[in-house]
Amino acid sequence: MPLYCCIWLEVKELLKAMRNSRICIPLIILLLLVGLTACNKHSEPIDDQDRIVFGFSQLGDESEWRSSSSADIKRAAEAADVQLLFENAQQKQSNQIKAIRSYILNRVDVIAFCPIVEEGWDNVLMEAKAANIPVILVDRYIETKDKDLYCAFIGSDFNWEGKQAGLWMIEKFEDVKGPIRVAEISGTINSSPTIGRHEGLLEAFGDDSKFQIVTSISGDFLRSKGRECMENILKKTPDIDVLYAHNDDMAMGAIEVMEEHGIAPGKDIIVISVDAQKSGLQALRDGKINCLVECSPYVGDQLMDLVLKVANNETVPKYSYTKERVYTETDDFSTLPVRP
Ligand code: GZL
Repeated sequence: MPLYCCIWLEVKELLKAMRNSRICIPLIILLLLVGLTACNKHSEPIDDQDRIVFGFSQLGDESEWRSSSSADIKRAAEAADVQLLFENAQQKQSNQIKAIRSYILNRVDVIAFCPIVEEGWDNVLMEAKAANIPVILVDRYIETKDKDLYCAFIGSDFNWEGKQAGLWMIEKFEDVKGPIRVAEISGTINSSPTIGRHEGLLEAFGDDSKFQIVTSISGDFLRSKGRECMENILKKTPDIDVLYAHNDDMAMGAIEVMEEHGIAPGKDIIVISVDAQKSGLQALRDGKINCLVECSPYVGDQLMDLVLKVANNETVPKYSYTKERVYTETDDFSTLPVRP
């Protein structure tokens, strides 16, 4: 609301209050001060009325990938001179909803968040819409009937990632009769990367019954749970041929357990992972991971471009995807990316 109309509203209130002699002058002054503050484009803690204020809810700090994502967004916000309000939800959807509500109260210019799961966002996004604050989805998708609740998405195609893992397995085992027993350690249940990476794998396998997913357990993208899952797999479904982990952290946890049991990862059990962060790339170089599907967290600059355009009411593409590739055991390792 423009400042001049706020002042007029306050003056009107003031005149009304002065007509009512019972209200003392200090209260009238307080009314005026509160009103003027409330008219600011933003309330606290905005430090500069001219910079774009961007509220970002990060889902947690569960993996290398997430840490890289947060660092890149902070870097890009600074580079773009955008004032970033950043909240880490510690992997709780309720904390993300609280953060989004706080951004609405702060009347930020743009809100973005990485939805930890696909469901349960409509109410808070309707509140953002009612407050006329545009929302960008980062990294993960949401399930909603009203796709106008967000103005843009930027992130990966998880189905593509799962498909690449499946296609590589088909090529790797093309001379093997089968059945090929595959164990899957998946990510956070009901999150879009978990859904896409599983569905993409099945699509690649198609009707080929040679590949059998003998077990699929969620490791919640955590290294510690990747360990627990691998212990469970070795107990309940031994003699697997392939481990397909939905991220490097869980793959590394599983690899530790394999080695503790005298199993050679990448040889006795073929290992496929997703992300291609520092630990995954090193395991590929060490022959402990055979195929690494990249999922890039480095969307900071593209995100800031979206934020600035959306804040200035410019049209933006509804969906923007990161460029990704597949690294394998047959690559020239000197060409592999170096991660910070
Ligand atoms: C994928 C991202 C996933 C990563 C995990 O875009 O949401 O969450 O693959 C991270 O490492 O925890």
